Amino acid sequence: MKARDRLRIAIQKSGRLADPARELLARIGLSFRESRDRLFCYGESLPIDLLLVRDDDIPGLIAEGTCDLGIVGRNVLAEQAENRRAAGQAEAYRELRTLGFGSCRLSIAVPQDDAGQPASALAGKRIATSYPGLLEAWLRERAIDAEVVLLSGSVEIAPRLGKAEAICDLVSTGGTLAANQLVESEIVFESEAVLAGPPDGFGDERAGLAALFLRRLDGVLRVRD
Ligand code: PRT
Ligand code: ZN
Repeated sequence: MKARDRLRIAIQKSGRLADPARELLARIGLSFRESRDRLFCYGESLPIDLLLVRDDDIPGLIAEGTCDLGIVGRNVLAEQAENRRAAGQAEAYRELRTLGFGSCRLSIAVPQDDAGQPASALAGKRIATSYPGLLEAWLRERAIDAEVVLLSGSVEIAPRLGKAEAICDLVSTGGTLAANQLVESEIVFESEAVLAGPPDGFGDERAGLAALFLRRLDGVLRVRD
């Protein structure tokens, strides 16, 4: 790849992680000039630029080298890593730091009438999710033979629509589950926002910049603890 002397960080354009990610970068001392389309922000205080994207695109942008670092939910990173593994692809990114915001869990939830049953009772059932990789790995580890139904959104209404007997979705307060008369039964994966980067370091000037960025980040994270 062509040597680059600026570091590029991908963050969510809008959504739950967008504001906390921008605040964290500001606290590290980074300032940016936004482009008119608001997709690219040019780093003014340091040669570190931002790309504002959908969170799902961040692991792929790091894998292909378009971005050097990314702030993304561990759930998104791990789901895509699982899918890459299943497809026989090499590891393409790694979690470098946990950032202390965006915490949630990927949980299985069942209708209230089925609450209190053991995980083995999921056998033979359909579980709707947007996280098939993480759910299948969890089921495999426990030798539970359930059918995974892939839904891209509104997973919580799948049982009422007769599409599944259980769901596996992100939970933070639990309000969405309660509103849909569902009860959390198993935690599949614990998540929070993380800084992701390539599995190996950088071969050019970005190595020094990445080290500087991590040093400043660690300082900010330490103060927060
Ligand atoms: O547009 P883009 O693709 O970038 O955004 P998105 O809609 O895919 O993501 P977004 O902004 O909703 O979430 C980004 C990240 O925030 C997720 O990948 C998680 O790492 C983290 N996060 C933390 C959450 C939640 N908490 C969360 N509660 N992501 C989603 N939820 C949803 C959940 O799916 C469910 O619908 O909130 C609902 C449940 O919340 P409670 O509080 O009712 O339990
Ligand atoms: Zn998304």
